[in-house]
Amino acid sequence: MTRQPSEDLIHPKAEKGIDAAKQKTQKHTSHDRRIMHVDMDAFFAAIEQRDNPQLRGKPVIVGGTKGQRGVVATCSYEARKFGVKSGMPLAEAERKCPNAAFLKTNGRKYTYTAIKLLDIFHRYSPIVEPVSIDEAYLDITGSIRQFGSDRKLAESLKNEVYNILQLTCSAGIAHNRIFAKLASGLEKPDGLTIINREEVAVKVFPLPVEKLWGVGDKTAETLHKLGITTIGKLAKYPLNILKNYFGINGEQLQKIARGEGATAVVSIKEREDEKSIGHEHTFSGDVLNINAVMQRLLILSQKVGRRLRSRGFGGTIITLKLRYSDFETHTHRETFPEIFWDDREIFEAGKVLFKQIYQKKRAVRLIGISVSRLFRIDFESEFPLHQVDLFSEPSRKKEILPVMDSLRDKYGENIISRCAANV
Ligand code: TTP
Ligand code: MG
Repeated sequence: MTRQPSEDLIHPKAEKGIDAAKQKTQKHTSHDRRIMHVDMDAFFAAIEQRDNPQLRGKPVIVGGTKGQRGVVATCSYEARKFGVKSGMPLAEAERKCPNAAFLKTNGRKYTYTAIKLLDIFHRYSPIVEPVSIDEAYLDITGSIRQFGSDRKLAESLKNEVYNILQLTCSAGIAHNRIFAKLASGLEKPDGLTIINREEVAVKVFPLPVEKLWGVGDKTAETLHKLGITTIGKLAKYPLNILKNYFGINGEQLQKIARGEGATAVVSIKEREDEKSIGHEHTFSGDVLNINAVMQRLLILSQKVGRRLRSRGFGGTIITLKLRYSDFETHTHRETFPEIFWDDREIFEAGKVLFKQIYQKKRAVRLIGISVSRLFRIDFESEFPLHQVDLFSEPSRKKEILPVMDSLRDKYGENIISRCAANV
C-alpha cells in the first residue's frame, strides 16, 4: 500500500458534497452518461489488516479459524498468491497456505465500515446504487464538472476512502454500468481504470469473455466451443448462431459484450410504486408450537422489511394472515400512526395482531404478514449515512438496515439476522 493517510488529500469539493437538486435538473442523454463502479479490495481481510498491524503484508484468510469447517469468505492479496480464494474450503486453504492467519468473520465490524463507505460515495453523487457490502455504482454524470474530470473525481473518492477508512478500493468508469464494472476489476487492487466510448475496441474487446458480468463458467465453456474467447468476438458474432446455442439469452449476451442495453444506476428512492408488500409461509405439517410460528413470523417480517427498503417504501397498515390446520383462515389488519420499514417493528406489530386473534391450542398451517398503504421514503433524508453511533436506536434503523439488506441480497437470508431469542 503506497498511499499514506493525510487529511489534506481530501478534495475540498468532496467535503461540501454534491448539490442533488442541481444534478436532477441537468438532462443527460445516455450518450454522455458516466458511470463509476467502486469495489473494495479484499474487503474483510483488508479491514482485519487495518485493525491489526501485525497482519499487514501477510497472508490473511477470513472465514474461520484453523481446523474449523467452512469456507473462505475472502483473503488478502498476499494469500491469493498461494491460490487461496473466496468459497474455497478452509481445509484446502490451510493446505495451500499453512502460515496464513485464519480469522473468524466479524460481521458487525465490516457492516460498520460499509456504512461509512456509503456515506463517502454519497458525497460524489446523489445517485448511488449499492449492490453488495463492498461495491456500488455511482452515476457521476452531473458531478464530474465540479471535480474537473472523471479521473480527478475518482482519485478524490479513492483518496477520501483511504483517508477515512485506511482501505483501498478499485474504481472503474465507463459510459455504461457493464463496462464500469469490468473496468473496476482490471487493475485491482487500488486500481482506477477509465474506458471512454472510443476506447472500447482497444481496451474492452481484446479481454477474455469471462471477464464480462453475467458470463459464468458454463456460458464461457459454450462460448469457447464456438471459438468465442474475447469480448470483441462475442460482440461481433452472428446473432442467429448465438440464439441457436443460448436461446433468447443469446441476444442479451451479445448486448452485454457491446455494452448495450445496460440499465441506468437507480438510487433506491426512484423505484416503482407498489400497493402492498407481504410474504407468507405454509408449514409442511400442522404446528402447535407457537415459538416456531413466531420464529417464522420474524423471518417473514425480515423479508418484508427488506423488500420495502429495497423499493424505497414504508407503510402504515400491517396485515396478519393466519390459517389453522382445518383451513379456517383469518386476516387481521390494523392501521398504525407510524411508518413501518424496520424488520423488528413489523414483527412486533405482527406479533400483537397474532395474539389478538390466535385461538389457543389450535394448530397453525400458514402464517403471513404484509405491509400496505405504502409511502415513498426519501432515502436521502431518511438514510443520511453519516458517521454513526452503532448502538443507538435511530442509527440501527437508518444506517444498519440498508447494509444488512445488501448482505442478504448477496449471500442469502441467513448471512445476518436479528436475535430471535426474545420472540
Ligand atoms: P468481493 O468484492 O467479491 O471480494 P473482496 O473485496 O474480498 O476482494 P476483491 O479485491 O477481489 O474485490 O466481496 C466482498 C466481501 O464479501 C469479501 O471481502 C468477503 C465477502 N464475500 C464472502 O463472504 N463470500 C464470498 O464468496 C465472496 C465472493 C465475498
Ligand atoms: Mg471487493
